Amino acid sequence: MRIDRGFDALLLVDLQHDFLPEGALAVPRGDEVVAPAAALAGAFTTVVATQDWHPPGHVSFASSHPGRRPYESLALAQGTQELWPDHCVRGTRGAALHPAVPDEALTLVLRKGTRRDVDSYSAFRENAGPDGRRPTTGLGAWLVARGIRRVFVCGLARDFCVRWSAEDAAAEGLETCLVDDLTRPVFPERQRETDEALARAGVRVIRSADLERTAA
Ligand code: VGL
Ligand code: ZN
Repeated sequence: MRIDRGFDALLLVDLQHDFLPEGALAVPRGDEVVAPAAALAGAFTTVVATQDWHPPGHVSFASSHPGRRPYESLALAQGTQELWPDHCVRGTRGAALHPAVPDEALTLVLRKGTRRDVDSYSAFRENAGPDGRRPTTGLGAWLVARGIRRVFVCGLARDFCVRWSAEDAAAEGLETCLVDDLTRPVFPERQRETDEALARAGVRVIRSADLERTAA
């Protein structure tokens, strides 16, 4: 596949310290994708990096729910919430983008999960909204306004923020490719569930070796 600088965008999902093996919400082998995902940025003109960016006491933190433990699920009025260790608290080192991510190549840095009472796995929509609809972040309209028709999604974690972002990108009408070798999941043992959801959403799963770069 040939990367088209006009129509294609790269989405770098949550390449933050807290999702790396030493981090608060460690994604196994997450460190392996940082450099190759970051290296792709130069091949695109539109590059969006997302940053999980939670206030202290965020609804997704097990510590916000007495008696609950990380990696459990909790039924809330707005739907099921997975509970996590405190992670990506805004302004902390764990929430910073990995220094290998080339700041000068980023067209947009989108912070998400910024409201205390709602989580946001996807770059496109929050997880839940008051009327049962999921409020948009505006990213879909922003991409379309720039003439983008296709997005390539990579980063962390494959089964949460990458999956939800890819599903929502496809729902926005964008041709969506998940760059499989540039993602890692929190729960590798649940890969089938993720792959089935991606297929249902019409997301193409590709490999970085399939990408042909064009000159700037
Ligand atoms: C993520 C769990 C909680 C992710 C973010 O980036 O996939 N997962 N917050
Ligand atoms: Zn989070």
